Amino acid sequence: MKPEIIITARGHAGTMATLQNEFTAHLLGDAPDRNTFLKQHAGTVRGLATFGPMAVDGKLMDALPKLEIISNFGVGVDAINLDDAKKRNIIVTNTPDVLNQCVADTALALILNTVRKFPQSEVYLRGGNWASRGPYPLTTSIGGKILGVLGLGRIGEAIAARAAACGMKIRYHNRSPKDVPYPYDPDPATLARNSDVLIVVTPATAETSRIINAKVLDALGPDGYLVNIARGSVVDEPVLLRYLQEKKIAGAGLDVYVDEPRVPPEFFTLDNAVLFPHVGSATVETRKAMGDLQIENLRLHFAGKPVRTRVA
Ligand code: 8YV
Repeated sequence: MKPEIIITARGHAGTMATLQNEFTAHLLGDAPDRNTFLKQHAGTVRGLATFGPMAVDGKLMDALPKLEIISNFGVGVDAINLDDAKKRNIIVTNTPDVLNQCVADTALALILNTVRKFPQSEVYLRGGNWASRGPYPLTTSIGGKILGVLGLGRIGEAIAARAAACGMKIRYHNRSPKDVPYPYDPDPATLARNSDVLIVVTPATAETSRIINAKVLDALGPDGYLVNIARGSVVDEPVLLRYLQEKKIAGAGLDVYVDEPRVPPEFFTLDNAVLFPHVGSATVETRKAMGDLQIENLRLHFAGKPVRTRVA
């Protein structure tokens, strides 16, 4: 008998196909009535394969009393209530490490595009302005500038290595200092004050909710740039929008937003914002690796073996 699982939403096609082949899989995202669906499978489902932002909390866990494991597609598990899982002895896994380099590439692209305004310069060219109005205005170099990394974890370190290779100086803030060759700042505002570009790479938790607020943006100042590659919830988005409109910071590069895929349209007309549609890990190779790890965690668990990447 194949173990029974629920897939929360339609995700990476290759991974979906393997999940539906290796397990008896039921797709919650397509269920016309959620409660009827959960009642139907309550007695038999032992695993949850989670994709995207759908909340996974104690209420859902209690609706599946046989649930043993929640295997997330993604390193960020902010949609899953880890405390509720712990209380119910439900294992939670994610997909770290396989996406570090890919997300770090995206972060470097956002830093370069935000500071050098490459997307804006391309729009300028495509609009026929180069011939009619002359060269695109000069921007500023990233070499020699200070990159402040808020959340120097595995992805943060990959970003720091890339930025250092581009001649940037690195500083960071974490909950506690770590053994790295970069100066440590005691809080986000101090890091912002000491940085030209502040990049956010923290998990989204209650502690990091709106950690980028007016105080931090004031410290970053009118010549400073913000880049967010973490989650929309770590930035006070309405405040950021206002600071960009009032040019109280020099610019921002965003890959994540509070209410994805809905992005406040006010951002669209800003000349000092670069907007990516959450493509941090969006390559064929990386998404396959993430799916393979999500599946491997389920396989190992149902084989009675320790999972590869446990979060809780
Ligand atoms: C995922 C991400 O693509 O890993 C994460 O936490 O944000 C992305 O890599 C996203 O979670 C898709 O579900």
